[in-house]
Amino acid sequence: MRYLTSGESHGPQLTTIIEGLPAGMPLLDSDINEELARRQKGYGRGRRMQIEKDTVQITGGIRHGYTLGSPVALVVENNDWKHWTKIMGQEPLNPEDEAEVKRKISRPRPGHADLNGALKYGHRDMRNVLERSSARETTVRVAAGAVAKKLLSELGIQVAAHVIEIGGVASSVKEYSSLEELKEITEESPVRCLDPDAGQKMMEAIDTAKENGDSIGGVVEVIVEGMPPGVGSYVHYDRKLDSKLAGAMVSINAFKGVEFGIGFEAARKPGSEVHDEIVWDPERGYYRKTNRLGGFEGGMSTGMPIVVRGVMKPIPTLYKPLQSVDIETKEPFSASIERSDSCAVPAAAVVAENVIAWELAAALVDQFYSDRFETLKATVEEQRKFAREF
Ligand code: EPS
Repeated sequence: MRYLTSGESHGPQLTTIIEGLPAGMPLLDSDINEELARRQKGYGRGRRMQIEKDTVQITGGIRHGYTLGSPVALVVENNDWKHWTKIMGQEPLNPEDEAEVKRKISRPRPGHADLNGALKYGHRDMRNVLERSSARETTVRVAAGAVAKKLLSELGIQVAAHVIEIGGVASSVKEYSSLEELKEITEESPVRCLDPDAGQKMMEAIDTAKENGDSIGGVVEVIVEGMPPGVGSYVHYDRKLDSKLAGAMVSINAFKGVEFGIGFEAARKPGSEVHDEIVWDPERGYYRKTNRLGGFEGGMSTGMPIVVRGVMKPIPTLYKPLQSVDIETKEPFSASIERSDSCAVPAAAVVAENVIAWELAAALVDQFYSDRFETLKATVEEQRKFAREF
């Protein structure tokens, strides 16, 4: 399975086309809209989220609530487009609009794609870069992920995410009785945190950052339950499933690092405190007494919960300026005021959940391929039974 996305932050719409879904999978626009709404929430977002109300139009690949096997096309309109029709218009510029519209962005923001993107494509107006490098694009990545989540949930696989750290404030609640409980609690938290006290302090840290014209980052954790064992590969470097999840996580705007299970702690512990002992019982089949490796051994799922964390740096669009260079004058400057989020970690948790769901669904479709969804479902169930009895 694969998908492409298209669209600029202040252009008319965002689009994704998904190829490779089996036919006969149930899918409603409400499955996607629910995820889009979750992504828009979160303490620390800027004014843009008050303008948008992201809803999907399914424009291909679905009939009467089921996939047809043909590409699924999804469109989300940008409400803000109406304020940008001249600046972001597709038609050549009218001479009378030139003065108003041709104001070039020539001041790259440190930490953003502005300068590198300009050097790559030769854009002297860096709007041509920032419009596409904007995290607005994650809207349709979430739309594609929502389709993947639907596929996973039909196969009995649940995905959830929560925020475990913002601006140096860490959640101290590590336990939850079920993924359902985790979802219920974090859905009610403005920062998607399981720990209400830490959540409060996270909001205070966001307020302080905002007052200072600054931004803060954090850490999100995605948990997946129900993956059958043996998905991925130990024989092909490019089919290792953990590497695909790592790549997906770092592909989210502003994400800089990934950990599985105990993560970087593994470097500081002996092997006897890192590896998970293997046991078997007739109900569960093979499982691990602990899950320090976060659901992966040898590039394949173990059948234990997948636990993957991603670290998001603070957003680089700051009210408090950092030094940079104007590419027209080559003069240093340090004043840049843009509308921005002071923290997007809670929204990024939803993005992480959905991009991880995509990779898992794609790996399952790849490994247990069937043109028909019913057969895919039966094959995945057969793999679970096979593994239990092996
Ligand atoms: C973003 C800048 C802001 C955010 C945007 C990401 O947009 P604007 O430039 O319109 O103020 O609101 O995020 C979204 C629009 C979104 O849907 O998440 C950036 O520069 O990355």
